[in-house]
Amino acid sequence: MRKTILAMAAVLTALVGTACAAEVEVKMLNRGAEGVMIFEPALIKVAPGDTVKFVATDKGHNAETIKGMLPADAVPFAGKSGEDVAVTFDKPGVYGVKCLPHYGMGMVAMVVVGTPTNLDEARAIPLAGKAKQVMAGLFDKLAAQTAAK
Ligand SMILES: [Cu+2]
Repeated sequence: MRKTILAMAAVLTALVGTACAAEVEVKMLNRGAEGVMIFEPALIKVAPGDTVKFVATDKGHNAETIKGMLPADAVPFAGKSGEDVAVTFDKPGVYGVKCLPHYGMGMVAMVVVGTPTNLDEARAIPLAGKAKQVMAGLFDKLAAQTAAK
């Protein structure tokens, strides 16, 4: 009996260990440190298995994948307007995220999960206007961080 309990304890410890993936919070804001209608932070780097929680700090925003701007084997997601959405990222790569109502105002973010396997493909996705400009800044920031290592 005691052996069984010890074995169960070991299994539980192992389970808790694997469930220890990080959760990162990203605020959806009308106004943040770097401007209006933004995700803060806009460049999010996580490990595979981590969760990013897009928090509806201000209402009227959502978070969803930009079409085609995600690893080939990853599943797109779309959060509802004004609601928090938690997304667990299992597949390594670059994910483009947008707020549908404010895409035109450049409300986009980038989630990099582990190794940015699809970096070139993600860069090749055509974006419009302010979103293109903001995303280009995020690619530059990512490149600068990678170069600094
Ligand atoms: Cu928005």
